[in-house]
Amino acid sequence: MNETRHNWTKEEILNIYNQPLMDLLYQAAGVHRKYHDPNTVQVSTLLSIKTGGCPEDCGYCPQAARYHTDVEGNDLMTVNQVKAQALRAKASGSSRVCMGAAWRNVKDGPEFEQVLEMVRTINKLEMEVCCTLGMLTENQAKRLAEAGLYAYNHNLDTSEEYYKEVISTRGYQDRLDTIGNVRKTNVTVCSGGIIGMGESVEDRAGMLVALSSLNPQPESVPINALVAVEGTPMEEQKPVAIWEMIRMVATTRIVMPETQVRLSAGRTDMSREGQAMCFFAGANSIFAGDKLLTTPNPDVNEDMEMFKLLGLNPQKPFIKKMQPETVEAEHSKFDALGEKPKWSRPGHTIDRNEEARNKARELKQTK
Ligand code: SAM
Ligand code: DTB
Ligand code: SF4
Repeated sequence: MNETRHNWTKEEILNIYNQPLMDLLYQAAGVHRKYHDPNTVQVSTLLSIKTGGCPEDCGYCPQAARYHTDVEGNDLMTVNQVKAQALRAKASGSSRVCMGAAWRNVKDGPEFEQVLEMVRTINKLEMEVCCTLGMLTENQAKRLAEAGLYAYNHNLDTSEEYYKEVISTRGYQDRLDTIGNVRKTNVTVCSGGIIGMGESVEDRAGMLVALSSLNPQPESVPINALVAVEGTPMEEQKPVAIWEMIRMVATTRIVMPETQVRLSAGRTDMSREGQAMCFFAGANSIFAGDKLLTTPNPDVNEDMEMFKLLGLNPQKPFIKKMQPETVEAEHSKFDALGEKPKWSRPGHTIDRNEEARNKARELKQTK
């Protein structure tokens, strides 16, 4: 049964992506049924534990401090607040909580200790815990693993070539290094990207080459449709057509047969029929709850209605991999090393950064 390949070429992937839709759907659904229960979909809940004020320049992101969006920044949530939200998520059918922080990278210190305690707390609720906190050192990855982390999300976002048009404050290799650090532990890898940022179909294929050539491939691959947020450099991007989402999901399923493909951001603009085609094409994971990190998401009751209509069942936790143990802080065998993740200082610049900075300066002067 193991046909997982790590040597897909861009041409092969483009041929898969561009074939007639019915052929693509048939092929993808065949792979999906061979590796997964087609009627089970994982339901995760996102929790923005630290919102806004991020120093990075990711062109899509409403949380980057340099863009002027309506996002209200927040300090790190308390462990009790997170526990209460996790219990709510569990009661509404989620098996996983994914905690996101608008950080460039993890810094050792009291805030990271607090995140480790959040991980311990949620793991003890018998839910899968995922974090997305930016770049990570090996020691930090090991400490998260020891606390009971199940997955770490760090997206490649797009192809290596197009990446230079989207982010200038860190390089593609930095992302691969963080994923590599997670791989040195038992924590599963969640890494995917965004479509609809102005990239070409070749870039989408390029991203799938990069993800599928990882060995092992990521256990989870989120496919996000850009949520074009006012104030970000991508505010004018046209919405992604559902056909593109279906093609991207199906192609991801074919080149990464064992992974959970997540139909991520952008579902508020998708009909139930459109989403049903994505599930048929191999998507088997969604984010539920009326908010993603900062932008809207369908209401959980409506999602559960859709599941009923389609005969889909939410996936139970720890089906794919055993629940990790939690080691309490006082028994930890790792010390905080105070190291920073390696960073490649990418040399490229993006014109819009200057524009954004000037706008910010003007705005400050008029206040
Ligand atoms: N700061 C951390 C980082 O960048 O790794 C974690 C949070 S970040 C918001 C997680 C991911 O959300 C990004 O890598 C990106 O793929 C996705 N994302 C952010 N803004 C988005 C948007 N407007 N539309 C679609 N996806 C988005
Ligand atoms: C991922 O790939 N998508 C999620 C999760 N990983 C962290 C985040 C989507 C964020 C969409 C924009 C927002 O709500 O701020
Ligand atoms: Fe947004 Fe994460 Fe980029 Fe910061 S690092 S701007 S939070 S995507």
